[in-house]
Amino acid sequence: LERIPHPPRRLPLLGDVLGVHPRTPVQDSVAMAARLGPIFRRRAFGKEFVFVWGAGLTADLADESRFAKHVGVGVANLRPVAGDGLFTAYNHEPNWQLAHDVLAPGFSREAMGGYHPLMLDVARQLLAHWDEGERAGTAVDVPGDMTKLTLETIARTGFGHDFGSFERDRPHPFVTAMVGTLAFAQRRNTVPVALAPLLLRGAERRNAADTALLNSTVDEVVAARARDGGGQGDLLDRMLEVAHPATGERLSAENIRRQVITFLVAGHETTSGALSFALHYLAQHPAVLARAQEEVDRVWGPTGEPGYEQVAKLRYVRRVLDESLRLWPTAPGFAREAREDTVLGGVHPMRRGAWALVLAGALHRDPEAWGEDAEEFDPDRFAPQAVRSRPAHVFKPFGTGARACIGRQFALHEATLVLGLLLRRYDLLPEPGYRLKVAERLTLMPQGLRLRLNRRSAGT
Ligand code: MNH
Repeated sequence: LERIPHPPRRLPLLGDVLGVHPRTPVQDSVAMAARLGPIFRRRAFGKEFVFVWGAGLTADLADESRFAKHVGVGVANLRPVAGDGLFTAYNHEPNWQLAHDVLAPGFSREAMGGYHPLMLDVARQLLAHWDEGERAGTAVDVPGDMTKLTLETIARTGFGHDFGSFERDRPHPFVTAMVGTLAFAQRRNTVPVALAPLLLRGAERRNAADTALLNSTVDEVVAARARDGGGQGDLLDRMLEVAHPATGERLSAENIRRQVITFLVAGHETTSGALSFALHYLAQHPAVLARAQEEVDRVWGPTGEPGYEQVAKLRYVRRVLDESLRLWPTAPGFAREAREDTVLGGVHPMRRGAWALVLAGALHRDPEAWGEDAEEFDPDRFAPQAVRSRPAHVFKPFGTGARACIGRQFALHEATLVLGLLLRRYDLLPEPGYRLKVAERLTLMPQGLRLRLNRRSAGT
């Protein structure tokens, strides 16, 4: 440990206070990474974190035979809300394998094809809402509207539930409560353990109320399914009805509650951020916007609804998304722990259970992997030839290994579909003087991003 660099100034209680702001721990760490090298330590507020972002060390941590997911930092703070749901389950908890095996077929190609018409319905609601903004000549609230879209999408495709987000002026109370629990989970990392009871008393109370609201919302969704009967073949049906193919075991009622919260939260917040960053970059890069619009017009044609198979054909739009997730991985990192005593990268000894955080935002800007222009937005980095010429494990927005994102294809399909529809219909214009500012609440989100729209004559 002593060999791992850390920032110069250390104070007994607060740790490395220089360059630390409670609201931007991820961006501060990424800035620190460039100065401190591919592995570094930060002591903040009574806890020590080891960060890894070098391509070689990250590839080593991706070795599933020696390392596994570590449930710690932000993820562990969500345990009171998400319990042993898929995202927050410890590797040794039997409910992880059970739920993974029961729910994985809910993300097959076939299942995705079934979600496609519902995704289109929700996207049409967004278009209707943006048409109003376009006609009125007002700028649209990008993160706000993307969050409405992605919440409705996971709620309807997964659970047959409609939050009515587009009919509301203010976010649904479920969203407010969810944002509250995420922000609280992040804040708990930035408060010294000894002072937590004092500093967080009010916040603890609010968090308990938020958690209760999440629970009661979910219980109502499950009760509605019990009243109306299943047959949708969606995620909720799988949770309630499908037994494990080998053991015949089923998910318990309490575990289903945890899974529904997990999917409603994990299934929308990060996708909303990814869409928002992509729209920001499209508006800032007229040549990229024009090329993406040309692709949609050519591949989909100027009118008509895109079918399921037509979405993956938007190769350039997909590169725009990948490039946005490279610069701003909306799930900014993931933690890995040693399965047994081992030596990371042949240099750093790790005891069994010792862990490190992979800092995706820094990994994705490593000049050695991405070139000297790594800070620039350039979707052509994801052209097949360019991808082939890069080492493995340098692009990790969805984590790694057995505990990588189960919703990856879902998110990419949804986001590509929505971007295609928006690009076919509108020109995107930035608000003069907007400078990207990124808000952190475990996930990353552009703050205050608004865009002006012009209906294109060509597209519908
Ligand atoms: Mn998702 C795990 C990023 C969309 C459901 N997700 C992860 C992890 C990352 C991640 C990173 C691994 C975290 C870790 O190792 O601790 N997820 C994303 C991003 C997007 C995303 C960047 C969108 C863009 N995720 C989605 C969607 C769903 C979803 C959509 C559901 C429909 N994610 C999950 C679940 C897990 C997960 C569930 C936990 C999987 C497991 O551990 O078995």
